[in-house]
Amino acid sequence: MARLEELGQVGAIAGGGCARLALSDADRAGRDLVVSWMRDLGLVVTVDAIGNVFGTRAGREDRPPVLCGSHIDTVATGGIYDGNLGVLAGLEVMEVLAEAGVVTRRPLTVAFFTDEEGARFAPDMLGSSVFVGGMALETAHDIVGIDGARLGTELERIGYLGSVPCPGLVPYAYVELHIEQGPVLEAHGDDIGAVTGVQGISWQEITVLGQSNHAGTTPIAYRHDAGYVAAATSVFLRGLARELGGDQVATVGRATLHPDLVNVIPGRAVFTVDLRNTDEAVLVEAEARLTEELTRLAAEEDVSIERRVLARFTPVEFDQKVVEMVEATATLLGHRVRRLPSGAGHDAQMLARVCPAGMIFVPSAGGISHNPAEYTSPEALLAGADVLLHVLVGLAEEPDGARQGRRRHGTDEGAGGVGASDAPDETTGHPR
Ligand code: HGY
Ligand code: MN
Ligand code: MN
Repeated sequence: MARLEELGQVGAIAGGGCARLALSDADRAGRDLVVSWMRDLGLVVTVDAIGNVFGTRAGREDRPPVLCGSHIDTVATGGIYDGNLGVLAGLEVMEVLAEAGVVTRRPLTVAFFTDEEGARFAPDMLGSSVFVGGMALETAHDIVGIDGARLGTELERIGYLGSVPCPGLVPYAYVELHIEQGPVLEAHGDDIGAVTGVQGISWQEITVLGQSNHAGTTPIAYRHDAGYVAAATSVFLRGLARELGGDQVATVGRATLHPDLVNVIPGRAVFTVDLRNTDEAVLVEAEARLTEELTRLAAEEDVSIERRVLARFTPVEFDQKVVEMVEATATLLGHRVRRLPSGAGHDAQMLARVCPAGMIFVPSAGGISHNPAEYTSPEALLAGADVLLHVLVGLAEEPDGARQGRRRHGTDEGAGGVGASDAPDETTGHPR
């Protein structure tokens, strides 16, 4: 709890939240603080070539570690729990085991992954994607952020361009504790979520090129109003989400007009669209309907439209045995547990490409997140950390052969991943 509060002070903003956009000075300060805690706990700290940081506690045997963690970068209006909880609970697990004099069979590693949010440098889950071979390192280093900065340059500037190669060693398994960031657990009075998977994500940046003109003298019929097209698209997307129903959501999160003046018809509009659904077929339909609408609006207003994919991930199912372990452990510890998919993206969806992965959710008060008002009660935080402790130890003590063969390195859909590489040797974790 003390670490959550202290980390929450790094990049603190009004309203009790924090702003630590990936690879910013605030992110560096947060990284330095968590690394100092890793070292205080006697963990072996390593940094890879995309800035992912790992703290490892040796096991009785030299085997691929059981990995836990999350992210400590935040959105610009973040709370103090999103991502941070999973990393700091991982530190707590290490501390509790040390105090209890327990050394697990497999090593335990806690990680924080670079740029999970994707808010400054898209796509999201960037560091974990590079870690599993879902995106080439060079591609990631050359990504330009919303502020024009180059990712690799920023990584070097903050001193976290590490030497450990990517893709990294394949863990035995991965478990991530995270706040739900939605209303489901609280609405049902449940304490723990046994997360079944993550919904599909489609991010794109849309640029509308019309014609600036005088707001007073230009009759409507003569306008090529980029701002109108952006606004009409946003209204269309709300109707589309309602029409498709189910888990379909749609968000226009960023929008800028040029020249952004009260008496000038915007000649240019740049905005983002975030579409998500647990059902890939419906997500594809939503993308197609958006394309149709943009084509119609471009003809109606006589403007041109350019589009850039920022992120595209298909829905992910977590490892059934890990989901069952979370569910059984929560029940054993006396908590009310519910299975549910994640509406938010998480690093676990990338780790799921290479090893058995799963997540533990704890409730978000009012379902609020990506907002300084984000809150989870101390009782819920404790319950989540306790379930994490027991699931991690259970995985670390599993006998050989308890898990089917692990997957090969995964590659991203549409983000130019690297080729798959052989699954590593079961005992050493090193490539064959
Ligand atoms: O966008 C997301 O779902 C996550 O917060 N990166
Ligand atoms: Mn998160
Ligand atoms: Mn987030």
